[in-house]
Amino acid sequence: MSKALEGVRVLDFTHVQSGPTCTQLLAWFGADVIKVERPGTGDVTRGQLRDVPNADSLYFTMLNHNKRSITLDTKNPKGKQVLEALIKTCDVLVENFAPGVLDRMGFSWERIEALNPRMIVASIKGFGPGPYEDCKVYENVAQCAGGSASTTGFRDGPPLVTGAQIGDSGTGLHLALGIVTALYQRTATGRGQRVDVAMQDSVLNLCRVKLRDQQRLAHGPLKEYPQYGESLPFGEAVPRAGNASGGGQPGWILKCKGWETDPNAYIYFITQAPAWDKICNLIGKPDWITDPDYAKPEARLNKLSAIFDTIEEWTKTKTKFEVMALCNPLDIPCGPILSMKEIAEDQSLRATGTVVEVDHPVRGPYLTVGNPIKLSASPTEVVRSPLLGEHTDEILKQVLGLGAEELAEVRASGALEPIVKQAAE
Ligand code: CAO
Repeated sequence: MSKALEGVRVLDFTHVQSGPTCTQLLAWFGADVIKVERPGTGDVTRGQLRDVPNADSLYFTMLNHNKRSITLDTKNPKGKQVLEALIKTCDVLVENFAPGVLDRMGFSWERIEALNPRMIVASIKGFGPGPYEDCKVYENVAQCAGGSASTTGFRDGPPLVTGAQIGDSGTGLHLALGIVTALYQRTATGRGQRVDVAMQDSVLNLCRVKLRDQQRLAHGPLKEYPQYGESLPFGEAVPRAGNASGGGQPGWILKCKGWETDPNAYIYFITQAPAWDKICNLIGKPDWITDPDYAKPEARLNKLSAIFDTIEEWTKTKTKFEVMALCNPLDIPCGPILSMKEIAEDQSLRATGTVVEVDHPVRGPYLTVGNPIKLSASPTEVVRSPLLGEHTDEILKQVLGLGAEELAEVRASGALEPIVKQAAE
């Protein structure tokens, strides 16, 4: 079966996490992704958080499937010529260098556009234009600056970052959508364009409901936040909401059987209004169905904590899976707190290709997250990440059509030689 992005060639200048998540998605959809890496070291994550000596780390392998790797010193004059040739033959250039790096390399947007007017240049930076535009940024910086940290955690605790990589992988997802949209527009205009995504903006986009709540604050307390029920005043900014639901249906994380020893024996329980009668019957509180203090959602808002405490007395008598089994047939929305161990062993996630076992010539088999986006006419086959420079010759010959003599010239130029680290680096 053909792939959705077959025929699209991507010059992948990404590193660490944010950019690589984007180009991995494009590769999964069938694009030919050529990852350009520094000779000698490559993407810094190859050697970070290593678990197997001398093998590419899981950090790298899990973000760089289905790509080809070419090593090239793009500061070497011959290396620049090779890069120019690659720019002329590719459809998309993706990069998440620090601000100004691509320009310093000699490849400004104007230059790239002159070399290839059809080229789409997609960039991730930490911040958009403004006071922080020159800053280097990692995941948690974006979570903090994008409004996530100030709204995550418990009211009486400090701001919290979340384990979900919304700054990096979240931005990569946004960029991928920008790229395919630009490719679509190119079919009509014949021209490329720039696609810029700032990590702060992506995080804020994912925190949209919190900006909603910031504005609701001007009209009164946020009644679905726990502090409303506790009669505590709201300040000027959206507070941390603990485990409260971000929507109109109150929810909370409740203990289940075994919570004393199992840190994940919990369930997220939502008291969706249409399921209220069933919840009351299930937990042995049928009187709440007609009691005016409990019957209507509005009446319950000032006592949500006490209501969840009561439901918890019931969930504590069951495992999280037993709660699921009892609630699901009654259409009571709830979700078990699954550990990464449980997810890794989940056979249904394996069956759908969301969790995949991949073999690697150096490290052996490992688990990864497959493509979460399933296209019926473009199925994803997860292929292991490339070794550093594994496809250098292949790309120079096949993509650029270099003959033996030209190949020898590139080699002699030193453009493929390991870059010696500068003292300042
Ligand atoms: N050949 C020669 N030089 C190369 C090269 C190649 N193939 N690939 C990269 N380089 C050079 C660059 O030209 C740059 O050199 P100069 O600074 O002299 O111009 C240098 O490598 C380092 O690039 P960098 O500044 O992007 O890398 P860093 O490790 O210092 O910073 C990061 C990393 C992530 C903080 C920064 O790239 C960044 O802010 N990126 C944008 C935001 C982002 O994506 N952050 C998320 C990262 S995932 O958590």
